[in-house]
Amino acid sequence: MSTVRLFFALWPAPSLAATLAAWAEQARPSCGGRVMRTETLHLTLAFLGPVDAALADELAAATPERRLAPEDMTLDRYGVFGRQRILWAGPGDTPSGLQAAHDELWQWLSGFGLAAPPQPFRPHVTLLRNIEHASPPADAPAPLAWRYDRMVLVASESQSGGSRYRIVAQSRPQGA
Ligand code: 2AM
Repeated sequence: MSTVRLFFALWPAPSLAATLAAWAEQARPSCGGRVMRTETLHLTLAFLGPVDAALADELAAATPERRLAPEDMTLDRYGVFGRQRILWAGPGDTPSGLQAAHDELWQWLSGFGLAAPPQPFRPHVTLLRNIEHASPPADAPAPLAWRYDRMVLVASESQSGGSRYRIVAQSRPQGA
């Protein structure tokens, strides 16, 4: 049976993504690594991994009925996942609204037989991959406000040179 690799994410507006790309450029001289393409920058809420195509269709059909409470979040720090050799941007502490959105999403997904990973949620936007040094600039750029009101369901498709992301559905903003 064919499978689709899926994840739910917050997707930044183009202006916010452009500012995050500047964060990546600022960190690259000290970290090395590969800059993510601006139009692919995102914050993963839930990584589902490969799911059966039929379930993928079901999730895509159900996603527009989901609601995400609109919240303001501030990205104000760089972070490093050493083992994965990732440099990321994120909020200092996980905002309670975002944690609740993550928990509710996994609660809903559990009804489809999907289980959350055991690790705690660490919201982040991956900026650089394959970094050579875990040494981001000491000072992050000016804090970045992100007001989100929806999540997107993304299919990650392998292609030569990496993954291609395709948005297959999105939740409807509250009141829409
Ligand atoms: P990352 O940027 O920290 O690698 C698509 O791969 C998205 O799902 C990325 O944002 C990735 O986070 C996230 N993700 C979370 N868990 C993952 C896993 N086990 N394998 C691949 N991607 C994962």
